[in-house]
Amino acid sequence: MAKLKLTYFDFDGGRGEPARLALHIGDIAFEDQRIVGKDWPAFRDKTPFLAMPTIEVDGKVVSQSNSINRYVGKLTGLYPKDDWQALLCDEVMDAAEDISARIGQTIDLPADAKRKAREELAAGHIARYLEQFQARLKAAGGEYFADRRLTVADLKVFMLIRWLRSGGLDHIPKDLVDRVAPMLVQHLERIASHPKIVEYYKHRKAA
Ligand SMILES: N[C@@H](CCC(=O)N[C@@H](CS)C(=O)NCC(=O)O)C(=O)O
Repeated sequence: MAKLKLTYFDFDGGRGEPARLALHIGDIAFEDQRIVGKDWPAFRDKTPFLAMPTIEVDGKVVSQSNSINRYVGKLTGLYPKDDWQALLCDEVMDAAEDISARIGQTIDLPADAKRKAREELAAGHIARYLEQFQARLKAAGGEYFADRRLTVADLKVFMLIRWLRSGGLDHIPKDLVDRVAPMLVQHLERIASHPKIVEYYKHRKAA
């Protein structure tokens, strides 16, 4: 087995968290390197594309969250072997990434511009994507996004929905998901109650 080091910011969420969860669920040992905010400017230039997460595999560093998710998904059995199911899994992960990127572009805007951009996003792209995620979930059987079982797509959407409902995003109503796509709330609860995920966060809280 390759020696793995996953590097991301020091919080339990975001683009790096699905891979952390997948590796934990699959019982695959890895170094969980967490970069604190003050160290980021100096560390940034050490990453291939000036961003995290990255994964180091036997000393070689690779980036891009969904590429990492696919890789660890294959290592842990959380990525479909069937090409069609893999396509469904990828579509959902990349769509979730679209929304994270659009929200990311608003973070450093001045207050008024941020409000306008976020309100437009909430009513526009985010609402539309939530409806489509729900439709995809329904079409895939209602419980998981692909392969009728847990895959990295579920972990990616889990993180996004938890973020949208957290109340931590100014001008994006925290009940938006519940109103627009209630099945995604049930999905979040399903994933959050996976025994390995419960165990993971219990351990993180105690750490
Ligand atoms: N396309 C990249 C985007 C990575 C990205 O933007 N990461 C953010 C953290 S979630 C980051 O490193 N931000 C710090 C910065 O850009 O200075 C991916 O999916 O991994």
